[in-house]
Amino acid sequence: MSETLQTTTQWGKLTTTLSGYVGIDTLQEQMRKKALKRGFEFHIMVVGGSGLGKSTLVNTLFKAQISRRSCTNESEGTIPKTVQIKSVSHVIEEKGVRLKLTVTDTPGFGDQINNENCWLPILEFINDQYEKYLSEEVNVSRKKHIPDTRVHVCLYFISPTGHSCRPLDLEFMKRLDKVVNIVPIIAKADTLTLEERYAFKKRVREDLEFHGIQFYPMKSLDEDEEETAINQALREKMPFAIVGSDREYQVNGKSVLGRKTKWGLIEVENKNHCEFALLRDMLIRTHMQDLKDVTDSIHYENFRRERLEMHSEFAGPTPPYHEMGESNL
Ligand SMILES: Nc1nc2c(ncn2[C@@H]2O[C@H](COP(=O)(O)OP(=O)(O)OP(=O)(O)O)[C@@H](O)[C@H]2O)c(=O)[nH]1
Ligand SMILES: [Mg+2]
Repeated sequence: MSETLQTTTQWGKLTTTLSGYVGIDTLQEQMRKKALKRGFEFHIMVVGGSGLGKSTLVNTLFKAQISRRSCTNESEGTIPKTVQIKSVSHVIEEKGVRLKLTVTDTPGFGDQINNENCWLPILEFINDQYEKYLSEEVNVSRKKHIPDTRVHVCLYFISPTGHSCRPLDLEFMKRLDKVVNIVPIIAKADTLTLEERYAFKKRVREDLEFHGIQFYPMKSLDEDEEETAINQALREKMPFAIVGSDREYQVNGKSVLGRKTKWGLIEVENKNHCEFALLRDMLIRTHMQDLKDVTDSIHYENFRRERLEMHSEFAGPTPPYHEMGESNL
C-alpha cells in the first residue's frame, strides 16, 4: 500500500509517494505510554451548607471508587463537623494507570448570621491553586511536570427543601461559575419523594437558567454529535439527586454502601435508588479528562490572562523592540 506525504517547505509543497508503512498510528500508543508514566491528577471540591452530607459524600466516593478492600472502618460512627478547608489525597492504581485523586472539603458554608461574603474563602482557595500553577509555569527553570493542584470540579450541595434555590446558593454559583466547573447536586435526596425530587430538580434548573448560571457540562461549540447527545442527557438530569453513606450492608451476599431506614435499605450505588452512580461515573469514568481540559483551557486561561494583563499594566507599556537597550535584547 502506498501513502502520500505532503511537506511544506520554503520552496512550496512537496509531495512524496511513500511505499510501505509510515507508522503515525503508533502516536496514540506513544502518547498513552507517556501519559501513563506521568500519571493523572484530579481535584474535586465539595461546597454546601453545614450538615448537608459533604464529608459523607467524600467518604462514599472514596469507598465506592477506591478499592473497598483497603478501607478500614475508621470512618464509622458520626462524622465530625468540618471546621477548615481540608484536602485529602489518595493515589489509586488500576491496570498500570496511576491517579492522584484529591478531594477538598469546605467548612459549613453559610453558617454565619451574615453570609454576605462566605463564597470569598472558597474563591481565594481556587485562585491560590491557579496562582501556584502560574508561578511554576512562568518560572525561568520550569519543572518538566508542574504539579496540578487546580480544582477541576466543584460539587455544590443544594439543600433538599423541595422549594427552590436559596439566594445564598445562587450568589455562590453566580460568583464562581466563571472560575471553576460547578456541578450542582441535591443533597440527602432520600428525604424527598420521587415526585418531589423531580419537581425540585426542574425548579432548580429553571432558577439557574433564569439567573444565567452556567454549570458543567456547558454547551460547547467543539463537541461532536455523540458528545452533544451525552452532555445534553446529563444536563437534563441535573442537579443529580444524591444519597451518601459510608456504611456497608449485605444484600444477596454482596456488600453494598447504603442507608438503612425504617422502610428499607437505600443502596447508594443503585441507579434506581439515587443518582450517586451517575455522578461517580461522570467524574471518574467519562468526563474526568474533559473537566481537566475545561479547567485548563477556559478557567485557568481566564485567570492567567487577567493576571498577566495586570502585571503588564503595573509594569507600564513595553517599549518598542528598536528602542530597547542592548542589555534588554
Ligand atoms: N438522610 C441522609 N443523611 C445523610 C446523607 N448524607 C449524610 N447524611 C447524614 O447527615 C449528617 C451530616 O453529614 P456530614 O457528612 O457530616 O455533613 P457535612 O456537610 O460534612 O457537615 P459540615 O462538616 O458540618 O459542614 C450525618 O449524620 C450523616 O450521616 C444522605 O444522603 N441522606
Ligand atoms: Mg463535613
